[in-house]
Amino acid sequence: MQFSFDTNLNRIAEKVEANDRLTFDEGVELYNTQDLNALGKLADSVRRKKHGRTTYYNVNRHFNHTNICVADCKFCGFYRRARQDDAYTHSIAEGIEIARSAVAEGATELHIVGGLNSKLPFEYYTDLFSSLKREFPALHLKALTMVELDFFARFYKMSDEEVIERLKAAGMDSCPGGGAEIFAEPTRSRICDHKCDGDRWLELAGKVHNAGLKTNATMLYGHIESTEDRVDHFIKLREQQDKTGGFQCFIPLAFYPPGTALSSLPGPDAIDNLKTIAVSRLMIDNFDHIKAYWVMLGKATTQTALHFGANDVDGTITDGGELTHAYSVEEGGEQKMTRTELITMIENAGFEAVERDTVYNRVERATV
Ligand code: V47
Repeated sequence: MQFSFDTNLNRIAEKVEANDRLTFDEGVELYNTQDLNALGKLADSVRRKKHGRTTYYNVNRHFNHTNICVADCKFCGFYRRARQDDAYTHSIAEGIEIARSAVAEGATELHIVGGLNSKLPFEYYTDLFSSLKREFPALHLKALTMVELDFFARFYKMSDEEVIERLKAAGMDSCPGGGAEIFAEPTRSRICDHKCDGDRWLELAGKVHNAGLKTNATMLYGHIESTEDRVDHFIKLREQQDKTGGFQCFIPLAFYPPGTALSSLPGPDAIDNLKTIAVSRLMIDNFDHIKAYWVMLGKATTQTALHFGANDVDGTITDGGELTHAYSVEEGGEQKMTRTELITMIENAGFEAVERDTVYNRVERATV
């Protein structure tokens, strides 16, 4: 590939074509380019080499068991203190009813995350997972971030290995990618100083991988972080993946300011969203999947992101996800699409829609 507008990109393009790993400085250069089309074309070439025209989606539901949290993150509009009127914790019976309606709608995955709630015993989680598995053995439980696992180890005074093994034995099948935020200091401490640091997040991801479970990874961007912080984040994820290999998917999360302590910030624009998808595809060369999360990007940018390196759009997310509602950019906080709507969104962007389960096996259904 040859680019005449930003000729610096030609050197990077040669490396991408030769499957050579990009450096930190090259990551920053990619972000700084004004040639959005060239960046998109480069990222798309890698996406097409790995996945052709395939774009994955899944049928899932979010269950946020509690919004009570001790962490006080500046970017979060979801958490409440225990004494606030709208603080809640769902009972296990409520969790089962939410899962029941999800399964009835064809969900293959329940995405379970919540606040760091010091009022709950560890057995709440093991009972929740084992009860869900008893009722719905085929439903994949993608549950708990590295930040929650870190909190459990410290608060319930258990080793990391014991936390992971007990949750796995109860039914945890994999872990979502939340809580990664931005690894670089001092930025991380400025936005979330009450939760584990970046090294600890990565260490726990490695331990979950070593226990035989897959995890995802995210990056929260468009707040107070620098371009260098973002590229540092990509490189740290790439290094961890080299060591333990259990990351399936990277999901850049576009910061949504309303309702947060950082509400005066504008959040990222569409150009930044597309650049972040593309640069992550090029920098994190050992992750198979890059997800354009439609709830945060909006449907229009998600379709465009499929031409900028993304090959996954996540799911139907049939509501029940209070956290998702807190940052949905769609009108009225929309957080639900039918399978038909998702397929149409993907096909209208020029791709083949393929339903997957959480670990990227194809799902065949008799009817759409
Ligand atoms: O860790 C919180 C982010 C994450 C805001 O693994 C915000 O498949 C934007 O991790 N604006 C939770 N983002 C969501 C998450 C996720 C979502 C979808 C799929 C997967 C997966 C994981 O949401 C948090 C935080 O980084 N977040 N507040 C906000 N105001």
